[in-house]
Amino acid sequence: MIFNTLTIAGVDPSGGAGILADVKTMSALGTYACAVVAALTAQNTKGVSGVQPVAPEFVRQQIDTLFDDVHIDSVKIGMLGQEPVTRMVAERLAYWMPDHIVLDPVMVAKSGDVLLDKPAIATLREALIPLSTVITPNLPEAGVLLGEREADSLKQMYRVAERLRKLMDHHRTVWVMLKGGHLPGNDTVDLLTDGDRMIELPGKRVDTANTHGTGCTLSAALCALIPGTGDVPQAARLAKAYIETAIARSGELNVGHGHGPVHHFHALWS
Ligand code: PXL
Repeated sequence: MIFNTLTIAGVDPSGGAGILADVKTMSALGTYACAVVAALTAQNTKGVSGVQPVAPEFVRQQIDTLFDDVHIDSVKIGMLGQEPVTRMVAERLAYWMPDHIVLDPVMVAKSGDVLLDKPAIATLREALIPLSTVITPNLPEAGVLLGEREADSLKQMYRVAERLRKLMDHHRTVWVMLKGGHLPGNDTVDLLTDGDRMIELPGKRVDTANTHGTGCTLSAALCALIPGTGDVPQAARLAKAYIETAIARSGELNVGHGHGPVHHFHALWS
């Protein structure tokens, strides 16, 4: 059984982040990847030089035309850019209601460029998070979603994960995967909670500059692995193993002079 996955996100022409990274990840992990373009960027591995919105009405047309024909098993949401697009995506996903929605609340690029406007944050919290089955914020994004200071310890991360989970109290089985990579130290911990269980997912920090698109890649991997495993904690462990190897083997690629991409096809290319 080959599952169909969909990314709704922005385009990074350098292919390290956004839709291109998602499609590579979803393909590398054995799913058939579809993509709806929600925003355009001009960028390379050094930074974003421009952002161009896509008309919300055309985002609607892409989503409706696709879902009208193709059964989508799992959706990942990344960069949406502006509030009207965010609202439209929430409205159309509420209509089509795919089984799994992984929301990566992308706000700022590694280079510091803004990828989501301020009015979209409330819409994300009120319209899109309640539809999602997993959200994957990093610590700065979690702080913005909660309107709080960024967590700076594992103890605070536990509280933040619990508070984020409370934003998701509705009929779905929903998980928060809070990424702890912004805390200092060589060992990193992500937290995964569904309100009952709180699972620590440990990781090792890899010393490399090739970190462009790691968040995109992780959430796309999660999206691809959930239908097959049927289990979010198991999918999260596998997704972390995938991104860790992709980062560790990024040195095999030779792309640009800034923060390079990770090696999405490490298991296929020898
Ligand atoms: O990693 C966040 C991100 C998401 N989506 C797009 C991006 C970036 C970062 O640069 O360009 C399109």
